[in-house]
Amino acid sequence: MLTSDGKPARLYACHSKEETMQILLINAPLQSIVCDQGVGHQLPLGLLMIGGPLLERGHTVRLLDAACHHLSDAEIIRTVEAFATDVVMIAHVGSTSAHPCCLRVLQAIKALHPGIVTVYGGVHPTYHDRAILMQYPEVDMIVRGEGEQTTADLVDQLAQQGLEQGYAYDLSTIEGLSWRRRGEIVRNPARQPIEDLDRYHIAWELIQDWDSYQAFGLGRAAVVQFSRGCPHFCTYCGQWMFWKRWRHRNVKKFVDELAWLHDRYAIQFFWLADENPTTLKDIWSSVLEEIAQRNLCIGLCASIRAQDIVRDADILHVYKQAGFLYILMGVETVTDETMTKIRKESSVDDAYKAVRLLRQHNILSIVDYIFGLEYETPRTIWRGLRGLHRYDGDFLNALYLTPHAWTPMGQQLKDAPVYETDLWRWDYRHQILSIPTLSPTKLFFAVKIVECLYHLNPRRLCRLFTARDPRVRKLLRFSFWHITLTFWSEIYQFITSHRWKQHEAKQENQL
Ligand code: B12
Ligand code: SF4
Repeated sequence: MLTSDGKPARLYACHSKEETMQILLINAPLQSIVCDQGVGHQLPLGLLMIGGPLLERGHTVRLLDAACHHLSDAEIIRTVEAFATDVVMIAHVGSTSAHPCCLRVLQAIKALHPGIVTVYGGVHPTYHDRAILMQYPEVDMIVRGEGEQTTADLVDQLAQQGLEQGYAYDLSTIEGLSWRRRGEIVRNPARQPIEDLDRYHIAWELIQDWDSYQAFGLGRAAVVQFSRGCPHFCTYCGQWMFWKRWRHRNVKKFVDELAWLHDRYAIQFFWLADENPTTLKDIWSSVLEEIAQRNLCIGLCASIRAQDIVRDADILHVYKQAGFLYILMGVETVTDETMTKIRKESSVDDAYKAVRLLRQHNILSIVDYIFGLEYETPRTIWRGLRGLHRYDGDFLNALYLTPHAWTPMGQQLKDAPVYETDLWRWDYRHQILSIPTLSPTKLFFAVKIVECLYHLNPRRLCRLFTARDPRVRKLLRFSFWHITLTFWSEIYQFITSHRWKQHEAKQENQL
């Protein structure tokens, strides 16, 4: 039903108390080369995790994946209207880089429908809640940290108090929420980490088209999470702080869920969203054994520390039996000195051994390397390439130091000159800090040359044809092709945006 000005009636209707709400979860329309040309789009697990408790409490929930479907703001607004939305909740995995587009979408929604309550969550708003609420009236509330309980309590409160009260509602009892009380910003006390991670339903049913989420040419993929948190304290990372402490799900319930997803939705590949699933060897080996015993025939991929791979040398065959195809290792550097400086609590030797152990078990390794941990010069870049060749991981994931303000490294570098102020490029794939020793163009092409020489190394090219396991061979070829696409897309993006920047600078100078 439409009102006289053509808007759905529900959008403007005052809610009586105790009503259920219409909640639209929006995965923000961030366009990224990594997903479009590289690994493919993956489902927004964080939104499914907050959707579950909302559904359980009887609210009507819908997921709009604007990133995966490349939706324009106008298309998003059309869905907001057609769904007669009461509350919009927005986020994106690439939280900092998606921040500008989250704000843009919320602004567009508020401009047309000021009565819709807007809730923002995820890593970036968790740490910048006060600044965001002060600056952007289109954001009504920010959920800090884990969202399951906070969002459910919030929506229940809104339903009970009635939306017609506007900013007069009282949300002071909801832990983990930042909001405005008559214009004043209120930060409710933080919420304690969730004790029982199996307590909340994950809203898998909100996925309408599973075929949109695929990985490595192996069919449908799902992101799943066994544990939260990390017991390490790397200085450039904020994830150990975000989840506060390491916790894990019940092993059997977790594997039941994998099996159910495999049977119900034909999911072939699972990404583990865990920071550190291997924290306790006995727990981790029971997860692997449980999956292996069920003979699910699935593919698995996770981020695992090199040190833990070396520790688990005696159970790596169970990794393989469970379905591990890929392991991402955040090695970050090629010197022990830098490892100590960034509190990596690992060593160059661990990384070297881990790659070889994985290869013995036919598991592919992707090695992360961060440029900018020291002032890069042609010499440090050359040393990096040599060190990376020595590690000999199957693929290289070249990253740039990204000093998020909430990390120890971000604090340490808070006065360092920032080259890239546009937050959408704060995604680890763009240079952020100025480096006095190399211009941005030189650094960019030096990194591209490293990527190129690394992946075109004859030893690695040979493996594309000689890998024994046919699934691994397929994966190698798929990854190689998509790395090539990403490589050229990033060069194209750099050249076009660089020209644009120069053009803008020229115009400013002329004014
Ligand atoms: C798996 C993963 C990927 C996968 C799959 C992504 C996907 N679509 O799921 C791939 C490899 C594709 C990927 C890519 C990227 N990723 Co990633 N990724 C992860 C990882 C390991 C898990 C994500 C996840 O599902 N977590 C589990 C869920 C449950 O956690 P959550 O999303 O934080 O959600 C909880 C709360 O934040 C909150 N919440 C979340 N959303 C919302 C929304 C609302 C409204 C509310 C109220 C609450 C709320 O409640 C949730 C439940 O408690 C995380 C690290 C981590 N463990 O979180 C990095 C991480 C999220 N990725 C990160 C980044 C930067 C990226 C990239 C930008 C990297 C790149 N160079 O391109 C891209 C962007 C991808 C894109 N365009 O979609 C960073 C983000 C940091 C930041 N400040 O922005 C992280 C934190 C890694 C890190 N150590 O820094 N990623
Ligand atoms: S980088 Fe990895 S190991 Fe280090 S604190 Fe972050 S999640 Fe933990």
